[in-house]
Amino acid sequence: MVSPPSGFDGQAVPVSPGRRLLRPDFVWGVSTSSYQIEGAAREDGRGPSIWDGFSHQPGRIANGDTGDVACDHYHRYAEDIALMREMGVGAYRFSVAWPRVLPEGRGIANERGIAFYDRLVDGLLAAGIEPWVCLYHWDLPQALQDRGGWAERDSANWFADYARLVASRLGDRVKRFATFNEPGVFTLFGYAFGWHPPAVDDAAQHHAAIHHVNLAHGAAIDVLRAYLPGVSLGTICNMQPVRPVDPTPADCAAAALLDDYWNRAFADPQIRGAYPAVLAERIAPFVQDGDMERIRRPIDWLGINHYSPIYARADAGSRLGFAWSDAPAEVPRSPIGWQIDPDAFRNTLLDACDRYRLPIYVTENGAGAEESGDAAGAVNDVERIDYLSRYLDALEEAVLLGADVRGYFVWSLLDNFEWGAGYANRFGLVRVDYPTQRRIPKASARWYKATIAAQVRGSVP
Ligand code: IFM
Repeated sequence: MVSPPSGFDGQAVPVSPGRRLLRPDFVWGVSTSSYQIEGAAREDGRGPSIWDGFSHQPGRIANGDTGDVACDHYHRYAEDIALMREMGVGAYRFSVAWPRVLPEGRGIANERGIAFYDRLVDGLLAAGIEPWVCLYHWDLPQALQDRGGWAERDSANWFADYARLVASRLGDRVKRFATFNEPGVFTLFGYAFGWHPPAVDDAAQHHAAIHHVNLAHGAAIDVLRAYLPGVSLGTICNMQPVRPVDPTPADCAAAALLDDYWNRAFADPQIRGAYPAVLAERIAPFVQDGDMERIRRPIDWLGINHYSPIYARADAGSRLGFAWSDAPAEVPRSPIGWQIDPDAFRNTLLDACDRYRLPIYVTENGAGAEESGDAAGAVNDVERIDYLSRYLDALEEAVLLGADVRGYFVWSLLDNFEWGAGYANRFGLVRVDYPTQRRIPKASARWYKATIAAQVRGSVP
């Protein structure tokens, strides 16, 4: 029996949740991902993922952190569901760890791993929280990387088989599925910048991986449609305006190229049926007859993950023709250096509605900080509340201007393993005290609860 979460009652709500009413069925949620929170990396038959090996390589992750234990959500999921219920969220987006349900990536399913997701889904439904399942949030089984990973064309078939397994086991209860989370990030960071596994910088592998992830998306959509008629299917893309660090022609050209790789390489072929021109040339060697039709399968919604604008600069030495750049020092920035620009969020939503003509769910938005708690572990995260509040205002403006936005998920429910930054960057509404695994709702959790409650009651002027 899980005790009720503490930290919500008897606390002042930090700011007034006085915002206008969005559509009555607007989805209010929180997001997480498997490797970032589950832990239990070697338990109950889970196989290794590419992130297990990578995080254990010296120098890859800040402070030598790994996802071995993370938030121990594998064992504490019931407590985490209780936190969500207390917060009043209507939906929880999580990802299935492919190597937990198929330790070798293909072949024999791991029943103990599947049983974890059964328990999680049942617990969510019992708490009145809709499960939104994302099939891939970056933790590819190592066994499949050993066969070539996403650079291997057969990866589309591996992914379709994995999607079939998840559909057959969870599809009786889960009604929302997404294929990939932020393919623009894991392909660029993994195949060009060396920040993520497989940490290669190879043009052929990079462009092949982009195309094969798109093929895998289309193949999985076909499988999910065939097995689960009536479920609601989407894709989740990072979408953030790309700006030149200086307004020189060279930096502007660099920004346009990064825009293709970051914002368009997946949504364009998946929804509009074509790669942007420069990418189409670079990817052409990997495209076979019929591929573009295989990729462009009808989907029901587009998930957008947005945090801030990003920056590019020219780099003649880069095979891609651009380099990543930090946001200029003079722009308003979050504690971890990401630009704060709610107008960019509003415009991103409007542009995406216009370009892709699909209902939109904001599947991630949030603010990172290197914060610590007070003596009792409490965190008065006024900067995060200010960020979220201003970004929700921008979302509302987009809706008033005609954008079809139907939901919003905060990243993240919990502080968690923030990839290369390890546990130093915290994005949670709920603080995790890692040595004890104690969960401590931050002021922003109370703010989000009040915001949702006001919306659901319809009591906002
Ligand atoms: O933690 C990540 C998440 O895995 C993908 N989107 C951005 C988040 C914050 O960096």
